[in-house]
Amino acid sequence: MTEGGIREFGHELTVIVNTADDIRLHGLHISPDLDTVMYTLGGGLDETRGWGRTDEAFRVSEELAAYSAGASWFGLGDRDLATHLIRTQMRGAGYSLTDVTRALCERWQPGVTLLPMSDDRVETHVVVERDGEDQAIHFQEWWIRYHADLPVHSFVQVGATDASPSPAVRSAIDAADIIVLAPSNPVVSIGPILALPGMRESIRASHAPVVGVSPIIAGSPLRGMADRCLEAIGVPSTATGVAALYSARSDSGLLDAWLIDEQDANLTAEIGALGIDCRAVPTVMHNAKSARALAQEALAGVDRDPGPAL
Ligand code: FO1
Repeated sequence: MTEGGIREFGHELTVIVNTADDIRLHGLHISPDLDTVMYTLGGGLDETRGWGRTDEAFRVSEELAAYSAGASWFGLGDRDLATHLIRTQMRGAGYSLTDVTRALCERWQPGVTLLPMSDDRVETHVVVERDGEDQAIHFQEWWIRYHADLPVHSFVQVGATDASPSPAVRSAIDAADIIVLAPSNPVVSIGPILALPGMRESIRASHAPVVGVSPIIAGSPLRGMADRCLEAIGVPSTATGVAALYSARSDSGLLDAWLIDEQDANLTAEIGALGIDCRAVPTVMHNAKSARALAQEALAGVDRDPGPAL
């Protein structure tokens, strides 16, 4: 997409973002996935790290460590801190996470509508085996401190059973012309969104076709550790394995179409046998041009007029 974002092409894009990565630390409410999407689309992301702000320093983090304040493994950037302070302040004043995200986006102008999946607190905790017993640790600690190296007994979305998709999310799904499952981690990013009570039903009830993009190419994710997460829940780290996890809409699942990378073209038939329209296309988004081409494939992937070319 060019600087004008997708709106320039007559499309409105709403991005529903996972909030189960959120962590409360030093009294702050930190929302990694919301911030990473907001900074990325708003031009503030440190692209090398893949999270947090450009031109960042960690002086406050160093001071907290000097006080042995705990969780020194979590990189709290000085500039990033402002976002957490605003979010925590607004939440404390009674604003919903949806309201907070809207306010933060006033500054960042991401060019899309950014929605937390829910205004209710949901946190992914990882049950690991340590010292011969099962212990639950916050996802961020497993991911950052232990580099996802601790063997996983299970992932638990704490709070999920009492949470629900926000009204804004439900409206966006109802109004959608097409729903795309982005090539994010199927277990700890897309998974918590789909695990919200009523979310799968809301997507299935939508008139919009559902197109997914495989996050696994030739058995591996492009970045992150989706393969380890899939292994932990007994799902093969393949484009087929993830398609089966989301499963076909015709089989009480979600997918109408599944885009896999050209490297996995040999899987097209077996995925088609799941009742999912599968196409092998270039799915690696090296730059805006390849991202636009993939978006066009997703829009075209459901035999409908995709509207003006992106
Ligand atoms: N990832 C790391 O690998 N190390 C960090 O210290 C770290 C800090 C951090 C702070 C704010 C934030 O928004 C993201 C941060 N991340 C860090 C990335 C984060 O763990 C991931 O973005 C997701 O939560 C995993 O999907």
